Amino acid sequence: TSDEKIPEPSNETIKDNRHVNEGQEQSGNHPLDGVPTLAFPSISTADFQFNIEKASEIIVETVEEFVKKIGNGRLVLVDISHGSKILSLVKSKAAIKKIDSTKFITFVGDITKLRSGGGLHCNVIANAANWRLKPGGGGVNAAIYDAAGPDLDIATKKKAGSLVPGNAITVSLPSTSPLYSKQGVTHIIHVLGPNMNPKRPNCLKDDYNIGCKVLREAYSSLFENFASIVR
Ligand code: AR6
Repeated sequence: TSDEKIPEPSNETIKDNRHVNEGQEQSGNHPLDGVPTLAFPSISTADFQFNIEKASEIIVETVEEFVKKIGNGRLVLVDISHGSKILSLVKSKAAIKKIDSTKFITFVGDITKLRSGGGLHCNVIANAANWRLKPGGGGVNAAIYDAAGPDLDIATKKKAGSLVPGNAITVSLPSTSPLYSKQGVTHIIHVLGPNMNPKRPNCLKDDYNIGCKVLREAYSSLFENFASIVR
């Protein structure tokens, strides 16, 4: 299963991440504290095998557009992996475009442990979901359902039974969920990105005309959902 590709962060990893994140995670008085913040993973670029270079372009463009519009809200692109190619690509492209770093940052860490493990409070987190909105399966989906407990599946099923590629839905987490009580996460936004993996449903078979369009729609829909929570 794809569980194997995600190592549990050891204490050592967390220490290392502090270095990578350049003190952005100082516990207690992080610059993002108190500001509505969306943490999101790179949609489709691991299990769904979407090209990382193309994805980084789309992330930076959709972030740039959204950041101009939001008043009070920030975005954090998160990846658990230390040598994350997608994070470094996005980081350098965002710097070239001079995207406001008080509104957008990249962060190395487990998206389900941002407050306890990284001192970064994100009240909303995005999930790279599957079309049936099923728990488990691996990747960030498995990690989020695991951390949230059964509350997330119950709340999700009340909202929708499936998701179309390029779409996102918001689910409020009950305060009984450990992700709420331990990490301060009040909402999960499920996003379904384009799939390029022949072993997964609705594979686009390397059609990047459609793939790029769908990934763009996925991020626009994600950021719109976040804006609706903030408003
Ligand atoms: N914290 C932060 N980032 C993570 C974590 C984590 N705990 N786990 C993975 N990532 P993926 P996809 C990063 O495969 O490509 C699932 O089985 C990872 O390094 O989760 O959209 C679903 O059920 C990568 O950068 O999502 C779907 O079937 C990013 O999250 C399918 O995978 C997305 O990787 C979706 O595939």
